[in-house]
This record gives sequence, C-alpha cells and structure tokens, in this order.
Amino acid sequence: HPESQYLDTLAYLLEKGDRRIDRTGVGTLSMFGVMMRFDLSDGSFPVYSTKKVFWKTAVKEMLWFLTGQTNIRSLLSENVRIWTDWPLAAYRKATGSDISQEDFEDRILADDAFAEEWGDLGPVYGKQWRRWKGADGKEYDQLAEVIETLRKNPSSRRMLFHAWNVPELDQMALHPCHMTYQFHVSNIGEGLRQKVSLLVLQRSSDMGLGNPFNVCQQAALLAMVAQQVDMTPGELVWVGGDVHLYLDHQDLARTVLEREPRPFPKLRLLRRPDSIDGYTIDDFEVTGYDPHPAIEAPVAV
Ligand code: DHF
Ligand code: TMP
Repeated sequence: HPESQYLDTLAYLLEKGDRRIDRTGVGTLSMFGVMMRFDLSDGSFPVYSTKKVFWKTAVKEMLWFLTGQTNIRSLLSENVRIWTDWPLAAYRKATGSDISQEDFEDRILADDAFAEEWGDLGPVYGKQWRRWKGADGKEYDQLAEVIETLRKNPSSRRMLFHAWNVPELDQMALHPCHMTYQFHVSNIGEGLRQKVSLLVLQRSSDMGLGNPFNVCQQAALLAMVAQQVDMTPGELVWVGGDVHLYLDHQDLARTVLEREPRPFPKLRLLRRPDSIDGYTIDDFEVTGYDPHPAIEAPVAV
C-alpha cells in the first residue's frame, strides 16, 4: 500500500529518530532525507487513511496559495483555522494581551484595519508563487510561467516555482517549508497522452500534522495543473529534508501504526475552469474515502 511509505517513516522515527531540540522548544525525533512517491495516474488521491485527514481544509489552503493572498482573513472566511496560531502568538507577544483564539479570529473577520495589521503572514507562499518581486521592481508570476512552459516546451528541465526568497525570509511568519515545486513531463512525442509529474522539496516536515495535509494538497495542485495543460497527472514525488515527529505526537504515531491502511480515495475535478485561478473547493469530488478516526494533536508554534 502506498501509505506504507508514511507509516514506515513514522515507525523509523519512533524507533531510530535522532532526538533533538527544535526551534519551537517541543523537541523532535528526526531523520534527514526521505522520498515518497505516489502514482496518481489512475485518479488516486493520496489522503492517508490511518487517521482522518481533513482534505478539504488542506485543498482550501492550496487554493488560498493560488490566489496569491497572505492574510489569514480569507482562510478564516472559509472556516480554515490552521494558520491562526502564528499571527495570534505575534499579537499576544506585541500587546501583552491574553485574547482567546476565537476572539482573535472573530476580530480578524470583523475589523478591516485589525486584519490588515495583525492577520498578515508576510510574503509567504502565495506572494512568492504569483507575485515574486524582483530586484528590477517587476512582479513575477512563477506559476503562470510554469503552466505556459508545460504547454509550449514540455521537455524543459526548468519548470519550477519556489518560495525561498532570501531577502524576504525575515518578514515571513514562518520560512517556507514546502519550498520548491518542480514539474516534469513524460510520453513526449510518443503519440500517447502526456503525463505531468510533480516533485516537491519540503525542507522541514512535521509528520504528525503537516505532512498528511501537504501530500494531499500537492496532489490536488498537480491535478489542477494537469487539467489546465491537458495532460494526465503522473506521480507526486515528495522529498523531505528534516523529517520529524514532535515528541508530543508519539502516541499519535503509535495509534496510526496499529491501524490497517485502506485504499486511497479517487479524485475527480468536476469542472474545467478557464485558468488555474478559477478553481473552488466544490470542483473537487473525492469518492471512496473511508478513514480511521481523526486524532487530535497539538501543533508546535
Ligand atoms: N507548524 C508545525 N509545527 N507543524 C505544522 O504542520 C505546521 N503547519 C502549518 C504551519 N505551521 C506548522 C500549516 N499547515 C494543521 C495542519 C496543517 C497546517 C497547520 C496546522 C493542523 O492543526 N491540523 C489538524 C487540525 C485540522 C483542522 O483544524 O481542520 C489535524 O488534525 O490535521
Ligand atoms: P521550522 O521553520 O523551524 O522548520 O518549523 C516549521 C514547522 O512546520 C516544522 O515542524 C515543519 C512544519 N510544517 C509542515 O510540516 N508543513 C507545512 O506546510 C508547514 C507550513 C509547516
């Protein structure tokens, strides 16, 4: 089962992971350099089954990246709360306030000026993907370039976008984790339908919380791009640098490892929008997802 790649990594981390202190102070079991491959060509959607993954939330986050926005307000208006902790921590630190997460989110939604001042994560993924600001003052839409190259010159080895904008790193709430997205086309000129694959380099990966989201949202991105360039999705190749399990996720990992993986669901896009900017969550039809129960776990801020 392709999910074994995830489970084997968790088992290795529990057993042999390098125990270390990390930026958050929580501590991790870590290993360096992991590759997982998921074949999507039969419509499989890699949403892990050994704990329930809120795939809609993960895909909504990807759609938010595609808009180029960086303020959590638009996520909150879609009921996505996964990014609140970072602006909330910054607000509490700067003001000494002990505002609850809920009150903070309500205020971001209700108060334009407050949202602008406290809801922005800085020039994170969406900004860099769609509006990378060059030294020449121009803005570069890296994603649009990739899509155009996929159409015009699919044998290119230069089809990638990335978020590691060195001079802007210190303005970001978090440095980019999934930092490079590289595309590759096979079956060129063989009279077969062309296949587009995606390799993601993730420099840092939280295997308990972040990775299940990342893998499925990256597969969703590949499905959208493939549809836009009239190709079949090929493989998602996921490469992790510092791959880790937070010390307070060890029970999560043990529970997941006791469970039998079930088949991945299938993904179908119900509509073909005119451009990569036209997708909404209602375009994603996922069938056959039958996961084990969700497992709550704290996120290290
Ligand atoms: N920091 C850390 N330490 N780990 C992360 O995975 C992480 N991810 C970020 C930002 N910073 C991070 C952005 N992505 C959750 C999932 C993804 C994510 C942030 C948080 C999360 O808490 N997932 C829970 C709840 C899902 C929900 O509320 O719908 C889960 O059980 O999957
Ligand atoms: P770091 O910047 O010190 O590496 O911390 C970032 C943490 O967030 C790290 O545990 C990896 C995790 N993470 C993911 O796993 N996936 C994501 O999409 C994001 C944004 C973060």
